[in-house]
Amino acid sequence: MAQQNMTLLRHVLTRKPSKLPTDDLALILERIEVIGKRISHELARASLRGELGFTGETNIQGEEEKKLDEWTNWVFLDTFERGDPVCSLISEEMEQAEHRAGTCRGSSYAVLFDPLDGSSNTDINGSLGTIFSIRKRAPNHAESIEDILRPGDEQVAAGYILYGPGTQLTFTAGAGVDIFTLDPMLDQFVLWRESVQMPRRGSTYSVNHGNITKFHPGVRKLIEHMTSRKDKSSSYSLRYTGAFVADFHRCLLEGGLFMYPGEISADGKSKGKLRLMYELEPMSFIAEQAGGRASNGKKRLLEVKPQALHDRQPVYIGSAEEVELAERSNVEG
Ligand code: AHM
Ligand code: MG
Repeated sequence: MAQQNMTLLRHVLTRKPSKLPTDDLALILERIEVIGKRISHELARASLRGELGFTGETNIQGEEEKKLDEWTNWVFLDTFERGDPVCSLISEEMEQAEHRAGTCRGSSYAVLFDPLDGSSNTDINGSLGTIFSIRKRAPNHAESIEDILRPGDEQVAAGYILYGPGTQLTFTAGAGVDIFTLDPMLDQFVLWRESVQMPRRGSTYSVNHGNITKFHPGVRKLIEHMTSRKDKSSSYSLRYTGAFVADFHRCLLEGGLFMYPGEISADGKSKGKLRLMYELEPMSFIAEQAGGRASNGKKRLLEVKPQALHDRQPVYIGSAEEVELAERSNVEG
């Protein structure tokens, strides 16, 4: 079959087995695909439609909310309005889970998402993303979310959409990582790369250097180690876009390290910025499925048990060699 004919849905329905039944995966990804198209089309003309800038409100993370944060969150709720087999929606932008009445059965799922990742890029036409994680709900869970507050190893599928010069959707359901490009002529996500493998070693690192004085000395040692080599072929270049999705996508395709270390506050406690359940766990699942690694500096992120929906963790993710190097450098003490 010619590659332009291998649409996302056809690929899901005809591919190898995944961690959830194919029909369920297809139904959920079909909705995510609609969301990706709606957001992609809207971002392309957001500047002309008065959709840039802030709402004037603060979200539950204590961050100033962008108009596009609010709108993209609404797109998820709207598209999953009749979301069967999805019964619970959990978002970076909402304090509590939202449940779909009547659809919570033994065979239902939760979708956890960051509707617009990298929101500081909205007003400068920079790269943006959407991240999603899919979990199976326990039977008879009602509105309790205890069954979801479990390590990321229990995800059944995860992915992200990158809105760059082109729009790409990357996902895994536990049988490798595949990437689809939105073909604007067909208005379809078409298979671009199948069973992607992340290079074992890369030549770039991503970090917000402006925060360097707040990081543990181990992080400073790691950065010095990566950047002090005289030989250009073994030294690292800095790449940081302000959008986790875009920086991770570079690691996935070309190798390298993305980190958002814990920041040490006045009381000596270290705190990560990125959220565990809908930012770090899905990306960690993808990284591992592609042969890479994801750590909080001390242990695999997929083994960390969340205490609450909006927990945060430090992150070191990307090529196996660089993540191991970060752990050996005692980046989190
Ligand atoms: P967001 O989901 O509110 O946009 O926050 C997450 C973003 C990541 O995409 C990015 O890596 C990081 O926050 C950038 O933060 P900073 O501006 O502190 O470097
Ligand atoms: Mg984000």
